[in-house]
Amino acid sequence: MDVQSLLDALGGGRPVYIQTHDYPDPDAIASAFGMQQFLRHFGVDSTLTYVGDAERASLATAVRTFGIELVNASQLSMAEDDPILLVDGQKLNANMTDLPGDEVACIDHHPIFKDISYRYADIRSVGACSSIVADYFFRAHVPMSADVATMLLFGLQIDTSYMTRGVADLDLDVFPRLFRQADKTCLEIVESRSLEFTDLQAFGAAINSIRIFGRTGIAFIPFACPDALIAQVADFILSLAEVDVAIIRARREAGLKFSVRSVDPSVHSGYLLSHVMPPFGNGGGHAGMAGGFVGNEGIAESGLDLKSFMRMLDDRFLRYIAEHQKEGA
Ligand SMILES: [Mn+2]
Repeated sequence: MDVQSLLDALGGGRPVYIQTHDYPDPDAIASAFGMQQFLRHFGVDSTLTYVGDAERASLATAVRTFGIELVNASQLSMAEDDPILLVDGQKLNANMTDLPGDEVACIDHHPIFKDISYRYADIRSVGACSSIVADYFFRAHVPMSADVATMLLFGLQIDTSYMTRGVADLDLDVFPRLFRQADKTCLEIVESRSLEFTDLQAFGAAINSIRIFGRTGIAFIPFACPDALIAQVADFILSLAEVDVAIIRARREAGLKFSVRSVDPSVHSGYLLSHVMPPFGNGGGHAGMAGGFVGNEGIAESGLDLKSFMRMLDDRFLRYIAEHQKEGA
């Protein structure tokens, strides 16, 4: 990380946009909120923006508690040369809508699937983007408010499933410092409200549809629900003692959304999805957690109805998993 290069890349003091991935989760919002305060220290004003919705109860509580100002991209009139700093995602990712402005900088913790040249890039393979943002404050000795510390800690804990998933040295280094500075009462409020009443329908659908093959659990949610909720359902299925790999498929208007979790070291969730999804759709992510999507065109191209299509993909998932488990054993 180099603060001066970042500031130069962003246009040397002009206002910037900080864009999270679509349907932002706690880590995405924490990273954007943190970078906003960080840049403000150097006299740079910023607007936090995103595509999709950020209305989930858990996030809404956090956004309200810390007074985070998020502007839906549909409300903005962005010019083509307006500088954008991307956080918690990368340009041309399926979940990063290409807004009119100029993506000059990127701070992220996801694997690189498409090589993009930014004026400034800081992409590290760590558990949470929040950890990278915390590192900026600590290394540059920029004062961090309790609100930012609490939000970054929240992001770090959610993305690493409470320090059990994809944890790297940096996550361990920043954790105690964030913890000491965070407001524990606010953190408790934000973390305890992770579900809404209507979310229970998604859990119910997953519980009713789950099938277990070896140590892989596959479930289906037949109605549209936000990515963050699908992720929570995937974590829930993974919490079963019988399951090492959880695969959730969720129907939405435009196609099928996939969320995968793995605690089996021989099964990398991101590789699994990037292997199984094409040519119908795409997917990728971390070893422990990943996401994918197949549009309706992809399903139609297969010549199969939805049910047969899902069964065909399930076979591909299970074959890939069996092969890798054999190699890993
Ligand atoms: Mn993240």
